[in-house]
Amino acid sequence: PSPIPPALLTSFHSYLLTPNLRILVVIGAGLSAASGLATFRGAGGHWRNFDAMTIATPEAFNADPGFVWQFYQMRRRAAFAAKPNPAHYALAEAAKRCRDFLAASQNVDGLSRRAGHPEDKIEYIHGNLSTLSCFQGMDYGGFVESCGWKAEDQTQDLPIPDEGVVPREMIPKCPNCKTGLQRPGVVWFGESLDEKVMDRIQDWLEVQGPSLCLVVGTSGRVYPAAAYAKAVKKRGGKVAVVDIEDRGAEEGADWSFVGDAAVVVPEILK
Ligand code: BJW
Ligand code: ZN
Repeated sequence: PSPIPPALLTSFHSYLLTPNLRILVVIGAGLSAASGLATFRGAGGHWRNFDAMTIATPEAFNADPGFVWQFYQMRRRAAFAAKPNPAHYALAEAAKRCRDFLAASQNVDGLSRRAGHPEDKIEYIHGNLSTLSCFQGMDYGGFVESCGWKAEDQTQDLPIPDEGVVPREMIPKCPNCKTGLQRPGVVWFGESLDEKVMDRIQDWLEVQGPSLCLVVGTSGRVYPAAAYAKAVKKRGGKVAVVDIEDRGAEEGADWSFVGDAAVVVPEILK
């Protein structure tokens, strides 16, 4: 039986029929929860008693790159072994059907890509676990800009042990500049998001016309993604939230669908 109140579903479906409706989907870790990947906040959001939030920073990587790599090594293995769930597929299908559709995914697990989500209809605003990039470290003026090296790697396990202290010398060097360290190609706190990606989303937000912001499985704590629903609302668009918690009021949502994204998303986008 559907967990969604029929009247709520009917009113949402009739809005979906609005001619020339533009859709922005904001994706968070809750989308991949049913694929067995841990979310950041709440139960399972901790690793070796450390809050993921204290590990996902350039300062943490600079201080102890081996420790931070052990965390990402585990995350990479889990993500590569996981499978997309029905919600990833439903969003990928909706993206193909709807002309003006854009997803802003905070997830770095690659599951939307593997579900066949069209590449031109999604931006991975926090990067990807499958990407490696260059980390130059710090000098007196702060973080040194990297040489720009980036590579895709879905196979490699780093040559570091899963437990215990890992000396800096064991971290593979950047093959381009030969001085930087290889780091996961994700966006940490305090780092800027890709400018082209930000511009594209900003441009999307500024176009006129009927719009829907569909917020799926994100706690709305991390910016800039946390601001998108309000930006859509401010310009007269509507907001729908799918979350295992009732987060609708917080987002000023017109529709709040409470339940597992893997069940609810396919149902509301049918
Ligand atoms: C389910 C479910 C199920 C569970 N079904 N639902 C403006 C105001 C204040 C601060 C800032 C601001 N602008 C920038 C900042 C600073 C900072 C920030 O936001 N700080 C806040 C914490 C206050 N932002 C940044 O630094 C960003 N950079 C930036 O803006 O650059 C310019 C700038 C810099 C400095 C100052 C000002 C401007 C970068 C943010 C990068 C975040 N990176 C991380 C780590 C990525 C790598 C990795 O994966 O390790 O991204 S942090 C982490 O949080 C990860 C996630 O993508 C992100 C969001 O988490 P998400 O997806 O919401 O997960 P949860 O766990 O929080 O929520 C899960 C939800 O699912 C919950 O609601 C559950 O109920 C639900 N759920 N099971 C449906 N089955
Ligand atoms: Zn380099």
